[in-house]
Amino acid sequence: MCGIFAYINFLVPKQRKAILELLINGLKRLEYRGYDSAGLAIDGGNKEPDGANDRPIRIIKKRGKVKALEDEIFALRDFDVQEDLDFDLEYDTHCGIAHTRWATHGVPNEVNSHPQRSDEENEFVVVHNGIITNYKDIKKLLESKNMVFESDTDTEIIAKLIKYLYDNREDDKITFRELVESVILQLEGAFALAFKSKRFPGECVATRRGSPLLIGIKTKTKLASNYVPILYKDSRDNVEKGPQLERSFSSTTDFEVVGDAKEAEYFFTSDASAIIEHTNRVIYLEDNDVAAIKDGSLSIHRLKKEQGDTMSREVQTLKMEIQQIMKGNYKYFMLKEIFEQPESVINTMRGRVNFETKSVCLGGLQDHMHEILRCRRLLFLACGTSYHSAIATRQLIEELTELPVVVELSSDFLDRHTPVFRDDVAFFISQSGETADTLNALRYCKSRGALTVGITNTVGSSISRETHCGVHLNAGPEIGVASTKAYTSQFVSLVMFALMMNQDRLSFTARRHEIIQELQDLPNKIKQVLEMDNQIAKLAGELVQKRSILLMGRGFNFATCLEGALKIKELCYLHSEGILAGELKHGPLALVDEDMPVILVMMKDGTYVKCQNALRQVVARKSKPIIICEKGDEDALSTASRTIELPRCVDCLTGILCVIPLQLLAYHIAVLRGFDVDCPRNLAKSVTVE
Ligand code: UD2
Ligand code: GLU
Ligand code: MG
Repeated sequence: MCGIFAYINFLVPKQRKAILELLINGLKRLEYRGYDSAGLAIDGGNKEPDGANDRPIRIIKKRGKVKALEDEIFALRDFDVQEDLDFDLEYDTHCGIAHTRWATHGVPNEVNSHPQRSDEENEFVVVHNGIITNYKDIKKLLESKNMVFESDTDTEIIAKLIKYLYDNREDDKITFRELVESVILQLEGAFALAFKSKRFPGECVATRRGSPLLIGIKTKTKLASNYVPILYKDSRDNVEKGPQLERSFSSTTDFEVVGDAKEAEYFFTSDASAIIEHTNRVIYLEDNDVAAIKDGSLSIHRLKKEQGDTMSREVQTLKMEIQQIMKGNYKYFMLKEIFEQPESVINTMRGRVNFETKSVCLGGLQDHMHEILRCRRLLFLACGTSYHSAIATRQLIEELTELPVVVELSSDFLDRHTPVFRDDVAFFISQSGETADTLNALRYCKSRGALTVGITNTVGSSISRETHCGVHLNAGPEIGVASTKAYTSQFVSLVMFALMMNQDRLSFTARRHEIIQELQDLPNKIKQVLEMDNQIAKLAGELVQKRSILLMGRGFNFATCLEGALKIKELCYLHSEGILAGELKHGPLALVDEDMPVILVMMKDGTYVKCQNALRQVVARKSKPIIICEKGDEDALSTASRTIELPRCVDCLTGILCVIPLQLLAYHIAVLRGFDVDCPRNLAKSVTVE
C-alpha cells in the first residue's frame, strides 16, 4: 500500500553515494503518500566488485521519515567507512531497492520495515506493497523447515520462501526470475514486489498482483521498438517461447536500443512520480507479470497464457508536468483519496470476506467473539467522520446483532460520566488511532471493565495498542485532512463486524448472502459513481455562491447527510447541515424557501415513501432540491430538475455510494472558492488534543 523504488544501473558507472542519493530521492518523491518507516538495500563491502557471486547486501532501515533514513545513511559515511560502506566506491552495474511502509502486519519499527530478508546473510531481500493473506500457512510450513522469523510482517515469508526454493533447487541453472515465478505461485492477496539477491548480483526481478508497479527505462539511445513482447513458459517442454529480449541489434529482437551503446538504467516503482525526473519512458506492468533485469536486458514473463492476454507491453511516454508529480495525477490528496475508494474498500475486505463461502472473519476479533456475542450492549465512541460511520451502520448492527446499540460522541460521553458496565463492549473508531477524546473515552471504558475494540487505520497507534482487540482498516495512508476513504472503510469494517456477529443465524442467511454479494460488487459501483465527477463539478458551480446548504435524508442515509454537511463545512467554509428528514416538520422546514439549496438523499429502501413526503414538503416551499436517488427513479426524475442517479444497491450499503457525490461536491465547491482542500483552515489531520 505504500511505496517501492528500485534502481538498476547497467554499465553506467555510479558511485555508491550517488546510488544512495538516487534511492533516497526516489523515496522522497513517494513521501506524499504517507508512510511510517523506510528502508533500502544496496551492495555492501568495500572491495571492488569482481563480478563474482559474492556481493554482500547491506540493509539500512529506519522508523519514521525518509529524512531519518537519510540522516542515518549519511552518518554512516563519517563513521562506517572502515567497516563496509565506502561511499566513493564505484559500480558499473548495481541494483538497489528501497521502500516506504504503511504497516498492515506488525507495528512500525526497524525490524518490520522493508527490505525484509531471507536470513542473517541477507541472501535474498524483498520490498513489498500490499497484504499477503495466506502468509500464516506459508510461515508455518517454513518454520517446519527450521527457518526462523524475525519480524511480524506478512512480507518476511516472501524472502524466506525464495531462499527455501533456491536452497532446494533441482537445477543449478535456475534463474532469479524463475525463482520469483515459483514464489508468486504460492502467494495470495495483493502485492507489488521487487527482489534483490547476492546470488544474482546486478539483477532485479519485480512483479505485481493487485498493487501498481511500473518500469522506467533510461537509455542514451532511442529504443527501436515501443513494445516488449511477453514471454511464456511452454508447459509441455519447458522451453521459453517468444523472441529473446536482448537489447542488441539482432533482427529477431523486438525490444532493442538503436546504436551500439549497451548501457541502460532501469527503475521499478509503484508510482510514476518517483521516476519522472529520470525518464518518461515507462511500462505499466499487469497482474502476474514478472519483469527481470539481467545483463542490462529487460524481459517480461508470464507463467501461462490466458484468453485475452495481449502479446506485449507498450513502452509509454509519460506526459506529466513536474508540478503534477507530487500527487500523481491528482491535484489534491483528497481527490486522489476519493478516487482510491474502489481499491481501499477492497483492501479493507481483503482476507476477511470470503465471497465464495459467503462468510466473514475479522482476524482481530476472532478470539473475542464469544465475549462480544455475550455482551449486553454495544457502544460506539468516536468524533467527526468516524462518528458518522457508526451512525451509518447502526441500523444494520442492530438488525444483525439484535443488541442495543449506543452511538456517542466521545467528548460528550466523557462529559456525562456515562455509566459503563463489565458486560458492555465498547468500540473506538478513529482513522489515526490517536484522537484524544476517543482515546480518553477508551481509557474510561477500560477502567470500568468493558471489553474495548478499536477500529483504526493506523497499526501501532495508541488506540490500536490500548484496545483489547480490533480491526485495522488497511485503507492505506490518508493524507487529506478531510477524511474520505477512511470513512468508507470504517463503514465496510462495521458492516463486516455485523455480518460476523450474525454468522450462525440460519434465519438471516439470505440477508447475509445478499449483503456479501453487494460487498463484492461495491468497488464496481463506486467506480460508476466516480464517473459522475463532471456532472457533480457542474452542480458545484451552481452552489458555489450560496451561503448555506441543507442535506436531508433518513434511515441508512441520515449519516450520509451528516457526513456530507461536515465535508462542506470543513472544506468550503460554508454553513451546511445534515437533517434527519423525519425532523423536518419539527423545525428545519422553516429554513426552506426558494433560495435555500437542498440536497435530498432518497434511495429505494424502507424509508423511501417517507422521503417522498419530505420531497413534497420542500417542493411545496418552492425549493428546487437536488436529489440523490437510484438510477431511473421516476418520481425523483419528474420532480427535480437535478438528480444524481446512483446504481441500485442493497439498502444497508447505499450510504457508501451516496456519500461519494457529496465528497466530490464539497471538493469542487472548495476548489471553486479557492481554498486549499488538503489543509483546511483551523483543522488538523489528527486531533491529539481534547
Ligand atoms: C492480523 C495481523 C497480522 C496477522 C493476521 C493473521 C497486524 C497488524 N495484523 O491481521 O499480523 O496476524 O492477523 O491473519 O499485525 N487490534 C487492536 N485494536 C485495533 C485494531 C487491531 O487491538 O484498533 C488488534 C487485533 O485484535 C489483532 C491485531 O491488532 O490482534 C491485528 O488486527 P488486524 O485488524 O490487523 O487483524 P488481521 O487479522 O486483519
Ligand atoms: N503488508 C506489508 C507490511 O505490513 C506491506 C505494507 C505496505 O504496503 O507498506 O509490512
Ligand atoms: Mg490492541
